[in-house]
Amino acid sequence: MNNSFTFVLGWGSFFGAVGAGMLIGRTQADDYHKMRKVESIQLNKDRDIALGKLKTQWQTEGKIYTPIKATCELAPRGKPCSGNVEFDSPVVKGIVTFFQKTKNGPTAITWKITGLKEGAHGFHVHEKADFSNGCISAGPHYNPTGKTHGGPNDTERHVGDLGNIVANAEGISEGKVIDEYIQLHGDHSVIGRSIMVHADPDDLGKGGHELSKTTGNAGGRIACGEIRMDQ
Ligand SMILES: [Cu+2]
Repeated sequence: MNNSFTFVLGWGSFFGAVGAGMLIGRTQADDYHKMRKVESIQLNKDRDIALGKLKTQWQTEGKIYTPIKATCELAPRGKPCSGNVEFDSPVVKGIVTFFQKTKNGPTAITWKITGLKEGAHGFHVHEKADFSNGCISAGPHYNPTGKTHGGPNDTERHVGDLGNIVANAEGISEGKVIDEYIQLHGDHSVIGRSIMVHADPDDLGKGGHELSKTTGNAGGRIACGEIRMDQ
């Protein structure tokens, strides 16, 4: 206040009373903006401190705060598992997204896939994103720990075993799951691997078919795509 008074008095005596009146207004406005600037610096400081504290907390818990997002676009290039005949189906396509907030934490997976036959369809992460021979060249279910095929809620399952998606009468399947096994971080990251949609339901290893314990007998590979990290 002292400073602004001196300032007004000094310039006021130079410009006269009317000029001083205008300068008082300007000085008050300047003070106000100065104050707001100080406030916003303080706000930013508070936010930095809060973020810093959270970061320290995550690191203490052994989690590093590096959220990763990934997307998989499913290509309409389906082939049955035999790989011999082009699969005769409407064009199946869609988008699958992945989000893992913390290392070793769960991953949120959302999808919207269209062009499906009504009902359940096996839905997995497969080992490779090699589509040189359509979806057939994408390899088996991603299984880095050498487990038997199972369902998403089993402890004995492949990392890639996401069970089934279900399409409605319009051939659309849309949904979200949180999965503990699918990782975007670390050695078992699914980035660079593929998502696969099958023609038939995955029996989750319990169907008694000779393929139940490896593929869930989920039939042809009707759509697949690479899981790519978002920029
Ligand atoms: Cu599969």
